[in-house]
Amino acid sequence: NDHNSFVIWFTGLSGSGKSTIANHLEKELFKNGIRTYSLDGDNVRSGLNRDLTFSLEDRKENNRRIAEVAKLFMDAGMVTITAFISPLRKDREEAKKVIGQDNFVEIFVNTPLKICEERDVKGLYKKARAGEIKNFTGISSPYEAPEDPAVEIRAEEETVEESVERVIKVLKEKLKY
Ligand code: GGZ
Repeated sequence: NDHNSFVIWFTGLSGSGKSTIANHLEKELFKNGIRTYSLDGDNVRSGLNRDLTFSLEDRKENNRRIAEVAKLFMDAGMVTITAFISPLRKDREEAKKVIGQDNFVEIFVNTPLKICEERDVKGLYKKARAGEIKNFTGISSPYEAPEDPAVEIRAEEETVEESVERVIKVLKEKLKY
């Protein structure tokens, strides 16, 4: 391709730390003069995708639209960051096809369910256990871990800065800066 952009696709459970790491990554790239755009639940599920639920069918559609939008931003020259659970391997494979294998950088935020549930920042796991939220990822809906992510982050074993540093290292090999 003739551009020097790509999509950094985060995947992981609710509360795994995807957004936190994505935000730090964005700040770090900004410092290096790299223009980024982030897609997340706040700006996509509340707008473009507000018609979608958390059924597997709708998650697939959620992920499909995110991939298409991410591709548009990428084509516009932005390093594009997505932070969604994106729980199914085949849906992420589809995203990779849309975006192009060479432009798709998969980051697995591998925080164990146990830890996400203990933290339970938004109280969603508690509600899911009580049956108040249906189809909750990790509790009553599947999460399929990536088999070969570009970077795997174990947040309990390193700081956010260290995680971001490892992502940047991979990006540096792709984007010459
Ligand atoms: C998973 C849910 C659910 C269910 C609401 N399952 O921690 P959060 O709150 O901010 O992140 C979760 C977010 C997941 O949306 P995604 O668009 O990333 O999911 S997917 O890629 O699977 O389509 C959580 C909240 O939405 N949330 N209900 N049932 N997460």
